[in-house]
Amino acid sequence: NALLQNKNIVVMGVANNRSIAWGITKSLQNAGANLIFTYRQERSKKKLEKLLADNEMDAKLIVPCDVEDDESIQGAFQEIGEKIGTIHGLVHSVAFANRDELVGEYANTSRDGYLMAQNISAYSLVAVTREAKKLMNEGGGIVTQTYLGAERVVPNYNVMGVAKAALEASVRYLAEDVGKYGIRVNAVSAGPIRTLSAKGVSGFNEKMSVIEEKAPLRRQIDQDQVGDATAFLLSEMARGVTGEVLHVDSGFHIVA
Ligand code: 0WD
Repeated sequence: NALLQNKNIVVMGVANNRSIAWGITKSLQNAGANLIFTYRQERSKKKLEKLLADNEMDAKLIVPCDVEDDESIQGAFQEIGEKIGTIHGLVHSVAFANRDELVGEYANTSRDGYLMAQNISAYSLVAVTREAKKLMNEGGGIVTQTYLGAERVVPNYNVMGVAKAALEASVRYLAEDVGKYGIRVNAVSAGPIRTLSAKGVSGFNEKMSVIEEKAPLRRQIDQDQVGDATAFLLSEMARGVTGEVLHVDSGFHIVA
C-alpha cells in the first residue's frame, strides 16, 4: 500500500498519542508519505518527537505554528517551503474553545469565547489554506476535522458546534477557490474519540456510549479509522472528491 508514496504531507495538531492527528500520522506513514509536522506548544513537540522515536518513524521537518497568529502561520509555511519545497497535502486537526463555554446554555456564550472558538477552530483553516496552496504547485489535498455538532444540536457542544459549522462552510468555499489549482479540500466528521480536547466537552462519556447503542456499526470510533479515511481523502483514490464532509462515525449521523 503506497497510496501516498513520495508525497510531502504537513500534519497540524499532534498533542499526544491520543490525538486524532497521531492516528492520521500512522495512516500516512503506512501509505508511504513524507511527514512534516507543526506544533503549538513545546510540550507537544517533545511528545511528538518521543512518539516518532518510539514508533521508529521519521519527520522530514517539525516547525512551530500557532494558528492564532498570522505571522506564525506565514513563518511556518515559509520554512516548509525553504526546507521541503513542494507539498502535496495538509492535515488540519486543531480546535479550541474555553471549557466553561462547553456546558450549559449556548445563549450564555461570551463574545470573547465565541470569537476565540471561531478564530482557532474555523478561521485557522482559511489562513493555513492560503499559505499552503503556495507550496502545492503540483495540486494536492487538504483535510480538516469536524464533528456532528456542526449539523445538529449536540448538548454542551455549543460554541464549538457553531465554529464547526463555519469550518464546514469554509471547506466548501475554499474547495471552490483552490479547485482550479488542482487542490481538493475536504473534512472528516469523526464520532466521539477520547482525546485531550474531548476532556473539555461535558457529557462526553454519554456521547460515546450512545454510539455503541444506536450507530449502525454499534462500535466506537478510533483514531486509526479517522486516519485511514483522511489518508484516502488526501490520495489519488479521492481525486474526484472535494468540498465534502465524510462521516467516520459508525454511521451514527444517519439514525434518528
Ligand atoms: O471526539 C473527538 N475528539 C473529536 C475531535 C470528534 C470530532 C472532531 N474532532 C476534532 C477536534 O475538534 C479538532 O479539530 O479533531 C481535531 C483534533 O482534536 P483532538 O485530536 O481531539 O485534540 P488534541 O489531541 O487535544 O489536539 C488538538 C491540538 C492541540 O495541539 P497542541 O500542540 O497545541 O497541544 O490542537 C491544538 C491543541 O493545542 N491547538 C492549536 N494548534 C495551533 N495553534 C491551537 C493554536 N492556536 N489551539 C489548539
